[in-house]
Formats: sequence, structure tokens, C-alpha cells
Amino acid sequence: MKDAAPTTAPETFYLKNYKPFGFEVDSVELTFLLSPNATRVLSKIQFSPKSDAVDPRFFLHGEALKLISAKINGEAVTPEMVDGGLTCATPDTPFTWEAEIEIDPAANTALEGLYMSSGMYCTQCEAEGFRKITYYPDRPDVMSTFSVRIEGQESVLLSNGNPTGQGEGWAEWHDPWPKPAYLFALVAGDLLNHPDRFTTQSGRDVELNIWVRPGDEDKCAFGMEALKKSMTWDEQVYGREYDLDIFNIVAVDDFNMGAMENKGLNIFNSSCVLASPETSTDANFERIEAIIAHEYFHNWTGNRITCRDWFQLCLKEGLTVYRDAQFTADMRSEPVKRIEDVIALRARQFPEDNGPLAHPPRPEQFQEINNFYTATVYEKGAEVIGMLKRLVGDDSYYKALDLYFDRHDGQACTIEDWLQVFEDATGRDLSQFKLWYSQAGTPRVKVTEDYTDGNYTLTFEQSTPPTPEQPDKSPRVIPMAVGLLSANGDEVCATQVIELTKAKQVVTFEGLTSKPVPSILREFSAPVILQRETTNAERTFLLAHDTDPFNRWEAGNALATETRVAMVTHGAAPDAAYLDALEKLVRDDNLDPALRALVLSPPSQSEIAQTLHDRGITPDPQKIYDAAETFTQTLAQQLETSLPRLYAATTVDGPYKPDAKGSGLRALNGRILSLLTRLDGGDQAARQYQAADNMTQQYGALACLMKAEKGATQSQAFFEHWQSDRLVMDKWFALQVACATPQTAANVASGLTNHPLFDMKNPNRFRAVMGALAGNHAGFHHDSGAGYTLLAQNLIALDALNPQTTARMCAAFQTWPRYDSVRQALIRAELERILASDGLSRDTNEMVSRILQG
Ligand code: B3K
Ligand code: ZN
Repeated sequence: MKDAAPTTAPETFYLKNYKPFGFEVDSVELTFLLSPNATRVLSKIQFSPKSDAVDPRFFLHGEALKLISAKINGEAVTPEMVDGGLTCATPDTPFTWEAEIEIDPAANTALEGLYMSSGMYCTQCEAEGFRKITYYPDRPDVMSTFSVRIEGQESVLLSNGNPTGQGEGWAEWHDPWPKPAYLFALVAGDLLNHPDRFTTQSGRDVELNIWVRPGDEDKCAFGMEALKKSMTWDEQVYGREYDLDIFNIVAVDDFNMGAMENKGLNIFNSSCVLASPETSTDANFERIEAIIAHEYFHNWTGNRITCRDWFQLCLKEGLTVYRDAQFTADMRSEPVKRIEDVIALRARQFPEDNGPLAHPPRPEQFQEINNFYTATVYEKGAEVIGMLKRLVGDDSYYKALDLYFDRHDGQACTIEDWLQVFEDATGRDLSQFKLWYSQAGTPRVKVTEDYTDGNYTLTFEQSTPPTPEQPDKSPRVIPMAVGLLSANGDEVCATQVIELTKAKQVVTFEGLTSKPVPSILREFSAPVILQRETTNAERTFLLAHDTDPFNRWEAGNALATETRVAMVTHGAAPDAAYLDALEKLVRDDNLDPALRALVLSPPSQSEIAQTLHDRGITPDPQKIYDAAETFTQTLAQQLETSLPRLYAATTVDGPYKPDAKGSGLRALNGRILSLLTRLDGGDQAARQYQAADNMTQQYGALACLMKAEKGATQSQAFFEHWQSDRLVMDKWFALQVACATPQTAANVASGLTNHPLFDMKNPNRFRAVMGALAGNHAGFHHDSGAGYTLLAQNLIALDALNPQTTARMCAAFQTWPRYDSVRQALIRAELERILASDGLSRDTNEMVSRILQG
């Protein structure tokens, strides 16, 4: 299924044009008569005209619907079909709207609205998918109760809320909590459940289920535990309790994103819920736990309190990401989670904020809202909340949150409502802080220092480069967490938060006996780029002594970056002092293995490219690749004598457990193995592959072997063993491309698109191959241009089937302004080719146009 090709310029929607809907929706009754190609949807909706309506027009959204009949108060009516929906004359008093429509779920490859995945019916309505199910005011500020009857042959028929009746071939559901249509869900399939129960803090007994296709029922236990932990955590930390008799989760193979928080019926991409030690890696387990928590937490932050309009998306997403990060930090390790989040922010959000797709966490315009489910809305949105919490303090934060829940339960809110509760709870004026929501771009904070007569002065200067449509930026409120260390490593000044509000600000620490070493932006207290002239000696000192684990890692990361930059720009050898420092750290058994693993993980090649670009140097992807290879080889040689002992010492004994301790050790063990493989030709990796009883170690060993071009036999064996497991096969597909050399990556990816198990209609499989290609920095940017061409070809083909996933993957091209003129021209040509293709979707059209304007 495909959105209609834009014949005229697509409409742009603006935040400033918001107008409330002119009618209340008092109740919604839906009946579904399921049939793969001709599902009938009968709706019966009670509308009441608002006396103070700003826009009294009765307009119902609808797309790709076949209207069979419509009635108002039982009388047949003939609505006027208009762009994007219908309109109709209506009574001045409350009335009943009824409609019968027909849709074709089996033909719906866009995976939005009601569609079929491996024989089961499922829905995805956020953001604007409900209009593909029936005519309705499909906007988040229209909230109503829903009653649903499903008629179908499938053994399991699910919808939102509580079950109210069921029999052979039918089931009925009622959701007593008013909700916007984007939270509607329906699932019908021959599914099996993994059941459990939970008693809430007030004693409500809740039935819990994870529903899966037969064969997957042994992969639900971990997800269920994660759900129960999330329910307990939200009660304990935020005082939020679950509010229905039942909570259902369904795993679906074909899904455009990770998961969806539909009220009482969360739908998950199977990759984000199914887990077993044999088929899932430690990283999979951590991600599944976080996504289950995220969707569950949406029940309060998103569902009970939703968004007034889609411009406010970060109101629910930023807050819920922040909450799930707190949860993961509590379940696992706070510093490790913070470091992982900053790595992800720099990898995904910084390129967005510093390129043609830059937009504020609350955008002011869009053509296709699905294009704004971005790292900026989610991750930067969460960073903004973290800053707010740091500025007001923990007690005030929870006081403001209580007020938010009390004041706005059952409402569709704005960022203004959100900030108002903080102003009311704390008495603070947040008008300058609010700029974080409206200004795009990553602020640069330049820091200089002076030490005179016991006084240590730090001068902070903030500025934000221009971004599309925003040439000038005002100074923001930046919480800057700073600590000071003495030359012998003692902390002479504990962490304090300096509030930067001006373009230039000076802070003096008095009474110091010697010049301290500053530890700035501790815990990454703001999403900014710190610019400070410093030495590798000071970085090495902080790597060894900083009391803030984040900044300890950050010092190592900066050293790694500087070393690579020097290698790339003037052919320097890897920095010897840094290698020594790394060696010391890796051998320090007192240090958390997870942190050691993170310090041993190099900055990504894409990040090095961005750093070079920021310093006015055009990055050469091949040189960056070569530097990474040389560095790792040199490190392996430096550690040669310690590696076998370290490998043995970090090998986890006993049965596999995906907890923080075990995962941390395995992460370090995996880093050691990859270094060892460079020296022993893959002997240890081959042994590990053979002996592994869990996917983390099996996949880790296979990756080492393939990277060393010694994994052909194991890769074949892996394929034969796992070929019927879809999620493991995604890993196999991705690994082929991720481990390919710069010269072969595009060829390998191209070959895989002809593999019998490649299926373009399955977003996971498409992403496994094309996402891995885009992630293979030197391969994607190989100067042949083959990577660009292959991705563009596949995006054009996918757009006809699934605009949402296509548009999202266009972001692989967003970094084009970084590169040389030859690469820029190659990318431009591919983007123009995409733009010129027949019937391009609104989604992809908007993304490519924005990228090209950069
Ligand atoms: N709210 C959904 C995302 C919907 C994406 C629509 N294109 C999942 C989440 O953030 O939890
Ligand atoms: Zn979310």
C-alpha cells in the first residue's frame, strides 16, 4: 500500500495554527468483521458540538478507506469527500455518527493502520494511522472511551481496556480511560500466551500476558520479568499504579519501529520482546528490558496524560525516555547507562542537530509527523528533562511530577503545561530554560582557565551554530557540573552545578593551594560540545583519577579521539602514553569490567569524521578506517602478554545470566577476544564459538572471526543452525555487512538483497542489511559510490511498499555536508534520483528535500 503521490506541494502543518476540534467525542463503539482483503469496520460515535468552538467544521480524517454507508442519528447521509477525509452537515445538538467502511489489511505493506503480519492482524495507529481504519477526528487532543467488538476466526482477539465478553468467533473489549485514537489497538491471531499476574500497591490484581506465535513461547520469560519490575519501579519511584484489570503485550514480526504503547495492549516488534540466552545477546536483553519499561511507563506519561498536538511529541517521549533511563540505571549501573546513552546521543542525535535535519525538540512545522520520531525528540527531549531535574533538584522534580499527574490526568497537554508545573512547584522562572524546546543545534561551550594567587577561574562561553531556519540563537540555561582535583588526584572541590545563562560567564574558586585539574561537564550534565584546550597528559590524569566515572570514561574517549585524529591528519603513531594508560586500566581488576569494556571501545569512525569536520578538516573515510585498524593492532601488540590471562579472568563461569554483572564481564571479555584474534589468527575465537552456550559469546566469537576474515566456516554453520529463527537471522545478515571491508561492503550487501531469506517487506530484515551498510562507515562512503547507489536503489524500491521505514533510513545520507566534493556530488545525485522517482511518498519526499537543503 502506498500513500497517494503528491500532485501538488505537500501541505505543511504549523504549531502556531493549532485550533481545537469543534466537537466532544463522548463515546466510540467499533465493530470489526475481520477478513484479510475486505475487513468491515462499523463505527458508532457520539459527538457533542462545543458551544465555544473556534472551528465548528465537522471534519473526519480518513485515508485509503472505502465508505459503504454513513448515518447521522440513524438517517443515511452523503458526506462530502475532501482532501484527507470527509465533512458533513451536522445537527447543533449531540448526535450519533455511524459509518461502515471496508479496508484491505492484507495489502497494507506500509504497516500503518490495520495490517497483517505472518497471518495475524495487528494495528499501528501512532501517529496518524487510525484514519486508515475508519473516519475519525484523528488527533491526539480528541479523547474518548472506546468499546470494541471483534468478529474473526482467530483464536485470540484482543483490543484495549478490559475484556467484557467473548464467544466462538467474537470478543468484546471496553476501555474506560478516555484516549486519543492513536492509542487504539487490535490484534487477532492464533497466538499463545505466557501468563502471569501482578498485584498493584493498592491491591488491584492484574492479569499479564505476552502473546506470541507458536514456537516463540519459550522466549517470553525475560520480558515478563521486565514488565513486573517496571510496574513495581513506577509505583516506588513515581507513585504511579496500573489502572486496568489486564495488561497485554503482543510480539509482531513486521513492525516499523520498536514497540507501541497502546492502552492496555502494547504491540512490540518481536526483536524488542522475545529473548532467550541461546538466541539473544546481552545487548538485546538490556534493550528489551528498557523498551518494555518505556512502553509500560507511557501508561502515565503519554496515555493518561497525552499530547495536545504532535508538535508536543517530546512531552511524552522525552519524559518517558528519561524515565526508562532512570529505570535501567537503577536495575543495572548508573554510570554505565549514562555512558551508553551519551555514546548513543553522539552517534544519533549530534549528527541530526549538526546537519540539514536539525530541528528543536519541539518542532514548529512538519509535512509528515512520522519523520519527527527522531533522536532529537526522544533523546535530546530526555536530556532536557535531565537538565531540569539537575537544576531544580530531586525533591522539587518529584514534587513537580506529582503536580503534573494531579493537574493534568486525563488531559492532552503542551510543553507550556509541563513547564508550568515546575514553575508552580519551585517558584522558578523557566522562560529562558524553555529555549531548549524551541532552539535547534548543539551548543558549544568554550572553557578557558586561569590560576592566580590561589584563585582558580573558569570562563565559559556558549554559542550555537546556525541550523535550518534558525540563523541566530540566544544563550540557554546550561547546568554545568564541575569538580576539581588536586595534582595528586584528591578531589579538592566536590561536584557543583554552575548555571550558565549568559553568552559568557566567569566562575572563581577561591583559596586553592595549587592549580587544580578541572573535571568539567561531569555526568554529561548538558547535551553540549565542550571546547577546551587541554593536554593528553591531563586527559591521562583524569582517566586514572577522576572520581566521576562518566568523566573518567570521557577522558579516555577524548584520548582515543585525539590519537586517531593525529593518525589521520599527520600519520602519527598511536599515542604511547595513551596506550600505557589503557593497559593499566584494563589490568585494573578493581575497576568495573563494564567500564573497562567501555574505555576499550573506540569512538565510532563516523564520530571521528564529525570531529574532523568540526575542526575544518575534510574526513577521508578510508584513512579513518586505516587509523582504527592500526590503533587496534598496536593495542593488541602492546597487551600481548596480558591478553590470555585477561581473557581467562573475564570468562564468566556458571550458567548464563543477562544481568549487569555478567554482561559487564562478557563485554570486557569480548573486547579482549577481539584483540586476541588479531594476534592468534582466530584460534581462541574459534574455540569460543564452538563452546558457547549463549548468543553473546557465539555471536561475539563469530564477529571476531569474520572481522579477521577467518569466519567462513563458522558463518555457514551459524546460518545452517539458525536459519529458521528470524531474529537470529537478522543478526547474521547484519554481521555479513558490518564485518565487510570498505571495498566489499556494498557488494556483500547487494548480494544479500538477492538471498532467499531477504524480504524487503520485513523492516527488521531490510534494516539488518541496509542499516548495516549505512553503519559501515568506510564501506558506505567508499569512493566508488557503490554504497550510496545501492542504498538509494533499495530505498526507491521500499518506498512503494513502506514509506515510513524508507523515510527514516534516508537519514543515512544526512551527514553529506561533512565529506569531500566528489562524495557530496555522488550523494546528491542519489538523493536527486530518489526525489525524482515516480509516486514518491510524502514521507520520503520531505526527508530527502530537507537533507538536500543542508
Ligand atoms: N510511541 C511509539 C512510536 C510511534 C512511532 C510512530 N511513527 C513508540 C514509543 O515511543 O514508545
Ligand atoms: Zn515512547
